[in-house]
Amino acid sequence: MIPLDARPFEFSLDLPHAALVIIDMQRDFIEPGGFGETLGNDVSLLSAIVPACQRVLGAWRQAGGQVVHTRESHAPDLSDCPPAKRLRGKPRLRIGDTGPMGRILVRGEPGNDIIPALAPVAGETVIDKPGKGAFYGTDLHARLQQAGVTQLVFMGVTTEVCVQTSMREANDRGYDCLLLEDCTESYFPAFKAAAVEMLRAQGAIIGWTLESAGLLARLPAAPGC
Ligand code: TIU
Repeated sequence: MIPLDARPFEFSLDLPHAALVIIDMQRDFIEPGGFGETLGNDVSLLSAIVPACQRVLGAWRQAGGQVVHTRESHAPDLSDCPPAKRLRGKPRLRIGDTGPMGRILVRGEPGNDIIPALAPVAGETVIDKPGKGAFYGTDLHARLQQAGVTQLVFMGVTTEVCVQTSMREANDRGYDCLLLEDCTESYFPAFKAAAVEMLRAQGAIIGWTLESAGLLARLPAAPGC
C-alpha cells in the first residue's frame, strides 16, 4: 500500500489493484472545431492540464500500473445516440454533423481521437462510451473486475460532466476513487471547484482528491519496486 496525502484524508493506493482512468482527452473537447466548441464553450482552458496528465501517465506506466482511456463517441449511424442528446439545445453543429475535424463525436473521425500527447499504447484499455459516464453502455465494469481492479485514479475532462458522472458510477459499483485535481478541467472554473469540493465532502462521499505531485512523489520507478 502506498499512503497518499489526499483530501479529505489519506488514500491507501493499492497499485496492483488500481487503474488510471483518463476521461475523454479527445480533440472533440480540447481543440477548436469539435463538440465542446459547438456547444459554445471556450476550449482553450482545457489544454492547460495536458502536461500534468502526461507526467502522471508516464510515471504510472513506469510503475507498471493499469491504464484505461475513454472516448465519448457514437456509432456512425448514431444508433447509440438518443435523440434527446442529439437534439438538445442549439449547438452550431449537432452530433453527427460534419465539422473541420470530421463528424462531431462520431467514432473513427479525426476529432474523436484522443490527443496525441496522451495516446494509448499497446496493452491499455480504450472504452468508447455513448454517455457521460464511463460505465453506462460499456463493458468497463466487467473488464475492471476481470483485471482485479478495486481502485480508480481519475484524470480528464470535463470535471463536472464526464469525470464526475464516471466517478459517481464507479463509487456506486464499489470502487475507491481518487481524482487528480490539476489533471482535470472544466470550461467553467467555478464548476470544477464546486465538483472537486462536493466529491470529497461528507467524508469522501464519492471519493478522494489530490494534486498530482502527491502521487508522483510516491509512485515506484519501476514495476515491483
Ligand atoms: N460538455 C461538457 O462539459 N462535457 C461533455 O459533454 N463531455 C465530457 O465531459 N467528456
